[in-house]
Amino acid sequence: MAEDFRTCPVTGFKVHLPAEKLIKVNAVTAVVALLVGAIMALLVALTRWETVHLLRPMDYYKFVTLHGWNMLGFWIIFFEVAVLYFAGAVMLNSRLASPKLGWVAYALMLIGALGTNITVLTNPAKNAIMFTSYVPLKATPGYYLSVILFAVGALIAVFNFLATLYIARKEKTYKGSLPLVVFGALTAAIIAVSTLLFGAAALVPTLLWSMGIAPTWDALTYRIVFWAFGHPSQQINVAAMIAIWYLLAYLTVGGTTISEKFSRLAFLFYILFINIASAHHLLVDPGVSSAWKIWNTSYAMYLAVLASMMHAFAVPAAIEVAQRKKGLNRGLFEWLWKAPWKNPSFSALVLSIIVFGFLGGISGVIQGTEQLNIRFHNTLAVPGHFHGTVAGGTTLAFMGITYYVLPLIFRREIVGKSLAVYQPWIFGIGIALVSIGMQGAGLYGVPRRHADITSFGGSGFAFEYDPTAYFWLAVLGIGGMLAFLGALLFALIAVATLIKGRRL
Ligand SMILES: [Cu+2]
Repeated sequence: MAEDFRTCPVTGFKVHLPAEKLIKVNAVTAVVALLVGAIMALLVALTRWETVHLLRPMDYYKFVTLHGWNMLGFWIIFFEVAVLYFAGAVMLNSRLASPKLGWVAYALMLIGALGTNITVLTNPAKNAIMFTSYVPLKATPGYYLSVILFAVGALIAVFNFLATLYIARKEKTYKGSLPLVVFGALTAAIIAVSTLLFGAAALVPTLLWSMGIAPTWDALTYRIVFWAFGHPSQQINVAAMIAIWYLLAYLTVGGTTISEKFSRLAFLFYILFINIASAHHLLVDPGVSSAWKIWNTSYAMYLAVLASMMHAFAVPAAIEVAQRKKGLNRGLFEWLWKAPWKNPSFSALVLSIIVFGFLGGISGVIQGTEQLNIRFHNTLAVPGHFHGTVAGGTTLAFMGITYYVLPLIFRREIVGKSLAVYQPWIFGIGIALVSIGMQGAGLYGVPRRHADITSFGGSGFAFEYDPTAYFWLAVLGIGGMLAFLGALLFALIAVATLIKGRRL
């Protein structure tokens, strides 16, 4: 129906209004989850900073668990659903396959997200689990049910996106092959389907076990199945982030990849090889052989790394070529110095690439190698790695695209533009310090996830660290405060824009 569409005066896209509504509600929910996760992050970081040591152990473990869910789960996935609807419907000038199913998916995800937060906060001590919910630790059934509801909702949203691609093709709403950004979103969607099915395989039996219906899980088998869900779930985020890198390169400087084939091949590599990388989670497990571990993490892993390296060349190249076409040819780097640094989307893109590649990527390759892994296993260096990749890289990219979503989809002029210029820097530098502080402390043997790293709750295993470890923990604490400030500023700008921004 033609009356269900408007034409965007800036991009020329035909925007399906029911899709637009769903994009808005998913994006707003994502930002709320980011804010909740950021508050928990601050409490956790100030506990790990030994000088402050804020929370009591039980609260600390609950907040670590929920910080993980709200950031890696709810902030990123609600936002991704918005991205999928944007890529599938808006970018292809198509209608969304089923707005009704879109709302069902949203309701399930919302109930799941709320349920997860409530059950973890109210779980009695004997039912306390961490983000990985390794058996034989057993949460209350409500916890597993909440997580499953969220995942089912996300799966429905993904199928809605896939059906939208089918409709767009059948109704010929776009010319030629799928645009690269939509292709990247499709990559994320394909990985999401297999990931969510493995999630069901891990958590449905665990739910039945916690209800007393099914027998105990074998702990080793659970870990293998869980990581077929846990690792690729982060690869969905990476694929979505890179699709947004390409979109931001286009929106900020008009850059397009210099080789469609090269960029598409890199996305294909993700789909093919990403599950291999899950092996790095099993490197100290006795259930799989050393030969399997070495083959997967010292050889096969690089096929997935290669894909990220390809994108990491293609996106800056797209920016450089577009800038040079504008005549910015003096010296090697005039194209970079004269880039639109005042545009927060551009600085967010550049920071996302740097934090993801240099802090997240390099540490991931080092830590994920079988022979080196034992040096880092279960130390703070591990979260140091993923605070570079998905926490730093993905969040910065999503923040960057939000500065376009606000005027284009919400049709509001951004409030506090002069503050927005600094926002990605505050968050980016903060999260970089978090990552560096964690990696530094990890090198000195500081364990991850512990509320009390010196006396271990008076357990008789007291330990003296090299004093340098405490310096790195302070870096983590200060970085955490800065990153929190950046996230808070982002949420405030977004909310103020929604309420007070001039209508466009
Ligand atoms: Cu992993």
